Amino acid sequence: MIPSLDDTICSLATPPGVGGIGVIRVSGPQAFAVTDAVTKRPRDVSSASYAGHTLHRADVLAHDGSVIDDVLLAIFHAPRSYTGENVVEISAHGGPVPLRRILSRLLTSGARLAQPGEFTQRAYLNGKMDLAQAEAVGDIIAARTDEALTLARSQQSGRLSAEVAEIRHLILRLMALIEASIDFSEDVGELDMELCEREIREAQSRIVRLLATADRGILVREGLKMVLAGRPNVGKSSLLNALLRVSRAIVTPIPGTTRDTLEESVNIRGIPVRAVDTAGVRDTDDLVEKLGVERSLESLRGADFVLLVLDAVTGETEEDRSLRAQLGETPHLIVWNKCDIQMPEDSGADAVCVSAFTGAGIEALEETIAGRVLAGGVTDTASAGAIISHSRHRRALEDAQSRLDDALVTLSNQMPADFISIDVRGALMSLGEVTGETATEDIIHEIFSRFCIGK
Ligand SMILES: Nc1nc2c(ncn2[C@@H]2O[C@H](COP(=O)(O)OP(=O)(O)O)[C@@H](O)[C@H]2O)c(=O)[nH]1
Ligand SMILES: [Mg+2]
Repeated sequence: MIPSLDDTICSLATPPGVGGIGVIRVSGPQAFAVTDAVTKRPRDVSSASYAGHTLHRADVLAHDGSVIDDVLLAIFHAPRSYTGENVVEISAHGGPVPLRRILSRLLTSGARLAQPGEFTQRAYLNGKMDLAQAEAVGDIIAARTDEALTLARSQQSGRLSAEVAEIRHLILRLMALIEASIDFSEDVGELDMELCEREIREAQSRIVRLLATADRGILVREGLKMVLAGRPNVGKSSLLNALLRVSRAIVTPIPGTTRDTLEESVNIRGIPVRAVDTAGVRDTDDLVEKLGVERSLESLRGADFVLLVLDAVTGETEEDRSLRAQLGETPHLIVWNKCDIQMPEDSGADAVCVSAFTGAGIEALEETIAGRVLAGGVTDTASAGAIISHSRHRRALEDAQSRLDDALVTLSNQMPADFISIDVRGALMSLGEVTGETATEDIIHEIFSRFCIGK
């Protein structure tokens, strides 16, 4: 259920813990009254009388009148605030104790604790932003590469929303045409089938253009899980360190050193990659190593992409071949390591030769990985056009597309205009899910519950 907009909500907006300052946000009809109830301001002026977008000193008082902390109040009057409501942002000293005490004072003075994402949800419900823009707020915070940030900013600025709005507009015009032919057939005559088909195809070609951006957009936003697999001692941990450009995983000449899986974020050509170093897969009697091997096989199953690391010095062994067979359909790349000592006798097609030791071939490896995971769908996310970066948006557009396909079939079967109208209306509904015009409460709840508290 969507929580009531009548409540005044508050929560810590900065991460819990220690910082120079910590910010508590208060939003809702009673934001100023609640703030006044817990603070002492110079000359006892009500915070509601401060001009919007100004800062004011105040003391937050405990029940007994003692000062908890001296703070700055940032004042925002509805509708000129993040949520579109009256908002006070209290900047306090960034320690857990003052922040907890200020928050608990606000909670006993008429505000309730905000739910995850509730501030942004209110911004959406109050028309400050549409659903795609609200999702982009979460993306900006979660961005782990520059490219992911650029993408999120573009969506937040409304670029995707504008493109979807234009497509909806096209379809609305078509709807009007169809409805008129149903309601006023004596005046406007029969439905112009050719015009109808042209309009549908125009809308479809724009949806196709948007969908073409989805592979890269979703990848850049969500990132991917890449597992480094191979026998012990082929250099998996060294390769992870080379990709990270720092020494993170423990490397030793002793086979079986890595006993647990280790996950690190690496940036590969703008794609946030969660790289998982695994215990080498081999038959072993050591219990701990055995568990590590099991875990490796398990993480292989959850991998979006696998680097199968082979040792160029020893060449491909029986164990390597059996591991490769286990990968099955999982997209993978053969990486010959230790090429500083010796090049592989027969590297095979599509393999990459590197030295984790000297760094040779690492950039080419990154290039190959990026090319592979983007297979064909390479669109530059920094380009000016709208880009799809959420699977939810892709699904909605695909639904719209198939409803328009239905409309074309209905049209070619010379069915009555009512039937075409149903298909076209379905497409309109699907498109509206992207920006929120037709999003259900469930969709909205699902989106905002994934936000953190305070956003
Ligand atoms: N010469 C050379 N030695 C390497 C290279 N990569 C790893 N090694 C060595 O191979 C051994 C095993 O490396 P490690 O990364 O622990 O392998 P893992 O068991 O697959 O994780 C260590 O002694 C590394 O120094 C490489 O590219 N060239
Ligand atoms: Mg290792």
